[in-house]
Amino acid sequence: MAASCRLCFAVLGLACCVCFTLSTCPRGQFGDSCSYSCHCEGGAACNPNTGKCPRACALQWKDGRNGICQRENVAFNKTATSTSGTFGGYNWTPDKAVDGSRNQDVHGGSCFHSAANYSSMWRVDLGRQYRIHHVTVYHRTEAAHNFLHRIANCTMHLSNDNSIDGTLCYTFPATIYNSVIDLVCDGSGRYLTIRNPGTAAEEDDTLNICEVEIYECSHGTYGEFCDKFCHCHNSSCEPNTGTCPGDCRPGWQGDRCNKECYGVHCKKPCAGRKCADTNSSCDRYNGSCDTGCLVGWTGDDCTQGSSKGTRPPTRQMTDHVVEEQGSPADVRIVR
Ligand SMILES: [Ca+2]
Repeated sequence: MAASCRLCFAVLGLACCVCFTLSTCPRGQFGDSCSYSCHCEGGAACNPNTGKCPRACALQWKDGRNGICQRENVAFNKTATSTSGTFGGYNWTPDKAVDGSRNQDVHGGSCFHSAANYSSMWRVDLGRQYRIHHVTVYHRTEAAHNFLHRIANCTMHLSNDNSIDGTLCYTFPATIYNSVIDLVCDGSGRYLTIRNPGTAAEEDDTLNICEVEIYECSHGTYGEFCDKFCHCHNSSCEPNTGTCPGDCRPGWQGDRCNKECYGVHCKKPCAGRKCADTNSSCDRYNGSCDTGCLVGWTGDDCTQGSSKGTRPPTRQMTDHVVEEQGSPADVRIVR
């Protein structure tokens, strides 16, 4: 259901209808039942219906697509370690790969650079187990050299045991072309490890990692960009497919709880209505459309065939009813 209601009223003596939208979500929240948080830069409010931020996302959140900041970097400022030491006594420690800076020049002081060490490794402790899918690695790259061969053939692992690398979830290609590497590491784990296979020359048996971002969709979102919304009752959905493990929230049905419905026991699909506006909201009780029916359809929910043409906008709105009393000052809102 929409997070805002569209109010319309007639102006006395004029054959027109004035409409405006009222947000019904508190600042910083949006969407169905206002159950989603915005995550915008500087705490800015997002669109109450779509969640789109007016500018950038907050520091540890990433814009999956269209300004929807629902991908959280769960590695940000977590504890990172390595058993491989650091190069040449510099302060290029493992924590620099989760410090939030994507600066890819190691001399900028925000990259991890291990000592030349057979099978170098880097590990981050996320603090608890996460269901992971998408990871972005920012590798060291500078004007004269990109050093990308140093992460070629390296492996990525997930584990719940800090003493082992754990399950392999990704192998870097033998040839790397881009210093920002978007990859899929699909699985669950508390510890994520990157390990050099130790097959290169000694000076290249190092890891030069400037930032590792590990993303998890926020509660109630799913998909590669975390911009799809599931509507499970008291639970999150499967992060890739959106499937709910149990019941749907009221007003939704289907395996993924992504089909809006209305009426007794929510038996009627909103998609089956013939609304004049294809983006119309769907009243949870009677399925009424915002601006009436398509030509040839009638009834509160625009599901009955008719030859009378478009019926006028229904008075029963999504959350409110506005009764026209002759002037804007007489607008009356009832529930
Ligand atoms: Ca960094």
